Amino acid sequence: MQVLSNAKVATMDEQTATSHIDTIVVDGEVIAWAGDAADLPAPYADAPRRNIEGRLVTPGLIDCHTHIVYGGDRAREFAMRLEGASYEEIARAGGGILSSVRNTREASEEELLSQALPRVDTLIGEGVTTLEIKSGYGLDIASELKMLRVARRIGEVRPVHVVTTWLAAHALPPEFQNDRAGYIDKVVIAGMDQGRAEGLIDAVDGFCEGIAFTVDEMARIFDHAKALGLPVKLHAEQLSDLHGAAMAAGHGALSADHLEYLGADGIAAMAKAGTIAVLLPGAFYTLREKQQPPIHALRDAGVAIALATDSNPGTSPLTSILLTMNMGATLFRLTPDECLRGVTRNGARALGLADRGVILPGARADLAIWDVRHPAELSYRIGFNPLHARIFGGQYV
Ligand code: DI6
Ligand code: FE
Repeated sequence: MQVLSNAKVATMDEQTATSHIDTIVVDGEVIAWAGDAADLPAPYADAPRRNIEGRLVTPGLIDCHTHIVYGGDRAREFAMRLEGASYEEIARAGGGILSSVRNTREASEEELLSQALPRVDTLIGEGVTTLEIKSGYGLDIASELKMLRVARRIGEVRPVHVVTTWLAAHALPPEFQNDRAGYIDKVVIAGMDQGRAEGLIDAVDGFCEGIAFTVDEMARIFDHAKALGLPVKLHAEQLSDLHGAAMAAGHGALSADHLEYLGADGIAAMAKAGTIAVLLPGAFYTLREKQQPPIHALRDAGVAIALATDSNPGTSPLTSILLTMNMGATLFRLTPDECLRGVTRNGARALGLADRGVILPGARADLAIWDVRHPAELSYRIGFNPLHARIFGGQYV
């Protein structure tokens, strides 16, 4: 047990946000108590203390949307886009996701792990304690499951909690170009059964877009996920409005992600279902997208907003959760409090995790200690990491 004293605590909880909280009691892997030192319960009076010296303490940060496991890179396509090719043109010419598929299929588990760890370490170095990792660059059962095994190993070899997502419905592989239904049956659904049986899948996702899967195809995949008891989420309305978010919310989705082209039907359905809006400014920035997500309408409808890196080799080669927060503010005009809530409490909700993202009794003792005096500094600075220390499961790491 340890008493963290003389801290400036941002609980990220609505009820306690304005309370004076300068003391946190950590007992094992959980938070036992948080409040004003003057109110410290007697049983904790003699526990070992650590003076936080007035630093800001937040919940450990949560990156709720990444494709951080993949083979190779897409720097050449980056150059092609700078010479005028569009993301969709490159994808339709067999590049884009399929380029990463070739590299990922060829790579061993060890190679994928060694390529992903430097990216994961960068996020951990910025205070991330929970990380979502998707499949989606294998597009055959063996390769998709290989990706999720690597994701699980990342959580074993690093002090970070990994949540995995089945994203076989990311793109149609070359061998199924003329057999969409066959791919969905023989790979997306059959592989979901196998991955679920092996304990490799925590949620199911899909790319609902003109260059990927239709709303009806995703609805069928989600029906199967629900039959397996798996929660769902969706890449929706990124490049056009196919009304994917409305379908996902109708399936009780944890989140709908991207949302640049989200319309009133999707917003209403998300508000009704409690589906989290996960905004991905790294992809918006990289693609130089002009269409902004409907931030004001989401706020007015009471849809909770999360932020994530969408770390992937094509549209968001980004491994900074702090820069993601700055982009959320600068590009999407989110307030600093919305940005911090987006990578703590709302990031946890986008993953269906109720035991983290806030500093409250019973929550996981995942904390980030910052050399700043005000939370706004975390989304204000560009390319500066003020992390002082990270506590994961009650341990300084
Ligand atoms: N939308 C995206 O921006 C990423 N996946 C998706 O569904 C792109 C992934 C890539 O280009 O490799
Ligand atoms: Fe993504």
